[in-house]
Amino acid sequence: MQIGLIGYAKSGKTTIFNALTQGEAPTDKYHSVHDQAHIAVVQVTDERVSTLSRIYQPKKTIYATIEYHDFPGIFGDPADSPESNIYAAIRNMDGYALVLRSFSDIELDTLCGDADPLRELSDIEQEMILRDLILAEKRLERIELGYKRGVKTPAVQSEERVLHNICEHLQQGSPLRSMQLSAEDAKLVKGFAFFSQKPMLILLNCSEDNLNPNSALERRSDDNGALERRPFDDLSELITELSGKRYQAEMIAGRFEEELSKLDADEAQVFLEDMGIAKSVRERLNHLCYKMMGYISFFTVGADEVRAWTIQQGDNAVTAAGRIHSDLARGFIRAECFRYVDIIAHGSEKVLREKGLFRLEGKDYIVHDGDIISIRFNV
Ligand SMILES: Nc1nc2c(ncn2[C@@H]2O[C@H](COP(=O)(O)OP(=O)(O)O)[C@@H](O)[C@H]2O)c(=O)[nH]1
Ligand SMILES: [Mg+2]
Repeated sequence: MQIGLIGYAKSGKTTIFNALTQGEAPTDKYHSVHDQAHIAVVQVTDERVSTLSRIYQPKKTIYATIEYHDFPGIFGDPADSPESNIYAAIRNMDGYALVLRSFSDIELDTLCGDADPLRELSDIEQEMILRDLILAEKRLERIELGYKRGVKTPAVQSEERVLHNICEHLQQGSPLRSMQLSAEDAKLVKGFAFFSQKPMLILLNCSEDNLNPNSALERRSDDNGALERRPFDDLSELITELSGKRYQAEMIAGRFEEELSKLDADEAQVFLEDMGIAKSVRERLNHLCYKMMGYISFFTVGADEVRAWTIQQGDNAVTAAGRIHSDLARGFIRAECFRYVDIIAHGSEKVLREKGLFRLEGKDYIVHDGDIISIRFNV
């Protein structure tokens, strides 16, 4: 899974990237510090994989990974050419984490104006919508041209119909994410990889005060004890507003997390608990990305290897088999299958067989999160 950290320059993308990867990519208030994306592969820690590894004692244990791409701030910059490599790279992502500056900083406020997360969000959405619209309209023009030359197949006509609907939706200023497409129609336009169609998580990059209710309250009352309202005290209100618009939004104290990522795990844990944050930024983001993408994990186990695999919720056993190797999908016979919770409860595959918890499933079986699978195949 490839996730792009996108957003305005200085919103804190690289800071969050550093926190995620324990990296030290430069962040600078005054200069554009990179014109290429930083890329890092992050392991998805999953207790279930560690536990299975203890049970099976394999030679290798392989966790799932997410590839994070930290892009330069591009959306909203009129100087960018639509054909630039960066846009092509952003188009290749499976989903986005959009970082919005939600902290005050005297220098940045002077340089870029006061932080205004809702405006940044709206600008970026509009930019995506506009680019998608241009792409769809261009294709429609070519289809029209083809018709004039006598190229009119049913496939092209279906594509034309879907693209017309898409343009109509975009013209109303709505992202394609909010458009219901049948699976068939979605397939017809998948190749366009529209920006506004990709899943997008919103990260409100804020001060750590926002995460710590006590410190926020302390600062809020002035000398006379009166409440002093600051611009970003109430990010939770903003989150509620965003979720009303069907965005998933999360607060993240980017710079605080970046500093924590430099400490060793135990030390960092103390700070996290202090702030009422349950898990490391890496674990939280990984989890949110799985949720956003609708991905689940299944496992393969054995003496050689215990491994986590990622598929889309609703995928069947053949798709799961194909994730392991295309031969397994091609020659698929049956999936031998049991559940993670059952092996934990009963201790061994032998007991699972006795209890009838070891199943043989066919091609159409819908794989569940936590299934442990072995494919029988013949090629
Ligand atoms: N006060 C404050 N500053 C931050 C925070 N996150 C990032 N910054 C600062 O904002 C500037 C730009 O951050 P950077 O990560 O390079 O932004 P990018 O352009 O989106 O990659 C840097 O000087 C960071 O130290 C934050 O949560 N609080
Ligand atoms: Mg950056």
